Amino acid sequence: MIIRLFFMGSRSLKRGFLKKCEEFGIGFVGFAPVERWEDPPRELPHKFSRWMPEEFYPRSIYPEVATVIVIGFPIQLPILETAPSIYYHELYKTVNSLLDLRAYELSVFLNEEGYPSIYLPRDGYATVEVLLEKPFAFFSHKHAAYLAGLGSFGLSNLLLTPEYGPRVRFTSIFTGASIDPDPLKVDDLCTRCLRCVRSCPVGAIQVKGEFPPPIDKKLCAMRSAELWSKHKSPCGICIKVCPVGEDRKLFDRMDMSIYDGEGPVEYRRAWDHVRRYGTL
Ligand code: B12
Ligand code: SF4
Ligand code: SF4
Repeated sequence: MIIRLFFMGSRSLKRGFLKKCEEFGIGFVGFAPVERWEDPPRELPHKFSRWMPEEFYPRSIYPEVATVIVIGFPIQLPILETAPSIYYHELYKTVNSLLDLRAYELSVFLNEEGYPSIYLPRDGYATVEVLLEKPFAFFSHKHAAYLAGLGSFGLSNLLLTPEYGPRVRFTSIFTGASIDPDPLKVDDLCTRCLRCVRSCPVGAIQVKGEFPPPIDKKLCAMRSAELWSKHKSPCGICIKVCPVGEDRKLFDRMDMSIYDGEGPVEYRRAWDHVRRYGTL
């Protein structure tokens, strides 16, 4: 392996990195300077009621980091609609593997360009049982995606993107290179429709004035554990029912009543069919 001893400038490094992402078919890429964790936005697109403790900042995890690069892959809505099912379970695993693999490869690409860089796993916990004891991972990708300009938070406590709403999974790369940052998204994408709140089967999303509302991680993790024991985790209902995202137009899913037991019977037949097979 050759590690270059001359460095590309910030602009050409960004161009080279984006080209690599294009080759890998990565649709979501954002660049956030680490200072944004230390001085989180107070106004746009909304003020956070609570920010994370300093030990979760990039520099606390890798002191050499100058830029956090976030990548993301979409979740295809018609597959998510079958959840809980083996189909969504498999899609979740596929996207997770891709995120880990691509982030690792991209960090090696940066190393070969002469910049110390490391990838992060897309999740960072061993099992759902561990989460019941210790509900946090060591780094938050949705906050990283927010600070890298990829979207805004919703009442579901998830990051909403203009393209796929909350139906995007993310991971991050820490690099020592200082790369031109992307601007934050200034639009507040959440419509406050409360669909995520009302549809949660265990009432884990509690809107009590804080933004984003702190969800009851234990209730949500317990549902995930139950579905896991039947091989059909994760739950994902809150991301299924969110009306935000251009993907709704692509898949012709603008009519939200299809999730209220109305709409074409073909959909319900298809979802029931998939749910009947491959899991307990
Ligand atoms: C643990 C975890 C869970 C747990 C707990 C849920 C939760 N909301 O944290 C369970 C299993 C229940 C879960 C469920 C889901 N998850 Co999840 N989950 C994670 C994971 C692995 C870590 C989150 C974390 O701990 N971050 C670190 C802490 C610091 O962040 P935080 O909890 O948000 O902290 C805030 C507050 O708690 C506050 N705070 C206030 N006081 C204190 C005190 C302390 C000590 C701390 C630490 C923080 C804190 O500070 C922070 C700023 O507001 C991330 C992957 C990752 N590593 O980022 C995915 C992730 C958040 N999950 C994701 C998804 C999609 C889901 C599900 C939809 C399931 C699914 N895949 O279908 C549901 C949605 C639930 C929901 N509405 O939030 C995506 C979100 C993508 C997006 N577009 O936003 C992520 C980013 C995975 C990924 N790689 O893409 N998840
Ligand atoms: S993943 Fe399911 S249980 Fe968890 S908050 Fe979303 S709808 Fe509720
Ligand atoms: S479902 Fe509605 S309230 Fe929930 S995050 Fe999406 S737009 Fe916001």
